[in-house]
Amino acid sequence: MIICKRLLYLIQSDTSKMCTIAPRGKSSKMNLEMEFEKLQTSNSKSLLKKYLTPEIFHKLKDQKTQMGSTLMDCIQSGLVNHDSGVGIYAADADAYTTFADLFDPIIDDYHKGFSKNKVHPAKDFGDYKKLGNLDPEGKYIKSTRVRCGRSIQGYPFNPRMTVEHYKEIEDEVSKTLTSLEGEFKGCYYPLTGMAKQVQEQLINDHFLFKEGDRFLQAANACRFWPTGRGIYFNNDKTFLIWCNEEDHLRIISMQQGGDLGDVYRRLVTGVNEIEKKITFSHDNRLGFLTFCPTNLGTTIRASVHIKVPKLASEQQKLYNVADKYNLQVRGTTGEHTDAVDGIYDISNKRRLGLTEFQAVKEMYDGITEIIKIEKDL
Ligand code: ADP
Ligand code: CIR
Repeated sequence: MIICKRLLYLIQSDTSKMCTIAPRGKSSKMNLEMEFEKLQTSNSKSLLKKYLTPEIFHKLKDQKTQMGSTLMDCIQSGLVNHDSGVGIYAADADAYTTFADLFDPIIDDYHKGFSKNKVHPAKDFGDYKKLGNLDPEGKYIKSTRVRCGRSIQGYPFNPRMTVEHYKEIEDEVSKTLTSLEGEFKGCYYPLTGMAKQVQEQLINDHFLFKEGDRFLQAANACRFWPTGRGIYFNNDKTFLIWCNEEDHLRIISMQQGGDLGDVYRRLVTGVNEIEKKITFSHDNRLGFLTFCPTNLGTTIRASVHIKVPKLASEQQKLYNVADKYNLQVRGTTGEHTDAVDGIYDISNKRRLGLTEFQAVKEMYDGITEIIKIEKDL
């Protein structure tokens, strides 16, 4: 049944020149050529601006993927938000090939050396026992989280998804998850019908995605909200799955304190269980395919919420160490937010061109060094 509905998704409208951005009801028309001009003359620091040269623009502006996705579908977020770090999303799995002239240099830049001839290594979760507790005294790390993203094979990504796609994916995901057992046993909670207070509490506790991210809205990733969106979690709220937010699935393991080994063990075991039941989109060169090119490959973001007041008072030092160890520093409530009470979210930056274990190990090594520097200051 699901397969038949996926095949029906072949009728596409022509959106190559004009695009309707409809963040939950609003709508405005954008002209691709005009917005490209504006980006070109802006002082945007985005990777989109850096690599969308006039040559590439003219080569790609009329191209379409097999599912009908256009250049506009991919770059509208960066055209609206000149303060984007990246500014591009893949509207479907094929977009990485059809628009490779633009995606490849952006991917190479973000993942620090993944040139177009490179091939992502095979999945290798490695041995979680080699990762211990980063902060056994419990002085610096408030909590640890490792997440990965997955796309279900055969479906486009957000900008090209229909309301039926959202519902079908939610159906498949929620049914699959209710068969999980042991420490993974839990319930699926759709966003539709969830009490506002419950939703806010889950967001404040860092379990649930926020609403209204302007980068995702401009990418046309929030249409039909809250239809098809939801969260699954186990009793302890240490294993969670987001449905149809940025990616079809985000699989998350998290807990208080710095025991990265235990958090990673849970993630790997949970992902292996889910992969037995759902077929995910995977590419020989790019690994697991995600909506945002920053998440390709392993799709792993291993992070700690960490308080390092001495380093924080010399912020440049913190950013220098982060850079040296390929780490990304985010604010307390996620990307594009500020640090509250001196708590930073620090994670591995690279996810492509290295194994899952290596991605987590980059965070492990970097955080070990950050704690050492903090102690020595
Ligand atoms: P993602 O990690 O999925 O890319 P965000 O940066 O938006 O997306 O973070 C999602 C949520 O996860 C936010 O509420 C953020 O504060 C929370 N989070 C990230 N890392 C940690 C952590 N180590 N401990 C607790 N919460 C975390
Ligand atoms: C941006 O370009 O800033 C947003 N579209 C988010 C990019 C993804 N995050 C990242 O840099 N890791």
